[in-house]
Amino acid sequence: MARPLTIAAAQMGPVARDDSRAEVVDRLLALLTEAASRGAELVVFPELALTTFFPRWYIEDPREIESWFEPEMPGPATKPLFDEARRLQVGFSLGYAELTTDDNGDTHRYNTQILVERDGSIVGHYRKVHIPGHEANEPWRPFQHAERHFFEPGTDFPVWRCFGGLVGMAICNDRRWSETYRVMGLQGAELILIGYNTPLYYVPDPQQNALQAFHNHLVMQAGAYQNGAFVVGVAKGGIEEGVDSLAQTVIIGPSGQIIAQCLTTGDELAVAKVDLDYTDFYKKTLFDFDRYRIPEAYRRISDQRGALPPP
Ligand code: CDT
Repeated sequence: MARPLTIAAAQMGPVARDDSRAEVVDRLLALLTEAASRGAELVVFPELALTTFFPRWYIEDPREIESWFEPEMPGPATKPLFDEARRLQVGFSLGYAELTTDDNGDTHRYNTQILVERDGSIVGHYRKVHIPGHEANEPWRPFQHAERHFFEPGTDFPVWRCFGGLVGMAICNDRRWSETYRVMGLQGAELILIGYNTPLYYVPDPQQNALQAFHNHLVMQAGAYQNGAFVVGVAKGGIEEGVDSLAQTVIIGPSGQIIAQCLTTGDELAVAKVDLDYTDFYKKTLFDFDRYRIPEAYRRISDQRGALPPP
């Protein structure tokens, strides 16, 4: 192996509304410790890993909203995770609700994932671009998916040189969109880390419920293959505050094949030792973008589409 990397996808089971950050961080520490004992150099935790998936409630009290967000990272509750990761020389990626204040003193709320190197330094911040669900309260629903009430969208899909390769991140709904992978693929991404919370009951169209697991793997396996990249998809699954969510955490290779998968809906690791050089088999053959992609043709097609009369 020329560029070996042992990756642990750290699936989480449910987090209750009343669970404290300290209780959750204890669970993350247990997963991190087990991952290190199995040789992991990078541990990937899910979306909004520090709390329950709070967008299932339409919360209006600004102070209550802020209580779900982290104004600093690491903060007092998360510092033990950073300290232990540095001690074990294990990097990690963590999803959480980020509260920031800009130079004008305005606050912003994002659904964020960070990438932390083995020395405990934060090398990358990614802010979720595709924010699903709804803006207003929809009381007729059995539960809300009010992400658009809580979060502003991010604006790009950067990749970072770390862990011996080029690494990007995406969050939950992003994984369903082909652009997510292609924007990173065009920057040479070799490893894409994705956390998710996916309710099995899709309120706007329950016909899709039975296809949730199929769609989850379909999009990530296609994204991996079409961009010659490894993809790690990590769930917070199980029945959380009465809402059943998809588990099926996976590590996928550039061939599109699943290399490792969780079996339960609770806290569990899927571990794989991969070789980042394996991406060459796809990036330098079928998906040699420089040789085979025709950006000019794509531009012309989208120009023509803009010129078409409305249906
Ligand atoms: N967290 C997240 O993005 N979940 C969405 C659910 C879509 S239903 C509003 C997902 O794509 O899995």
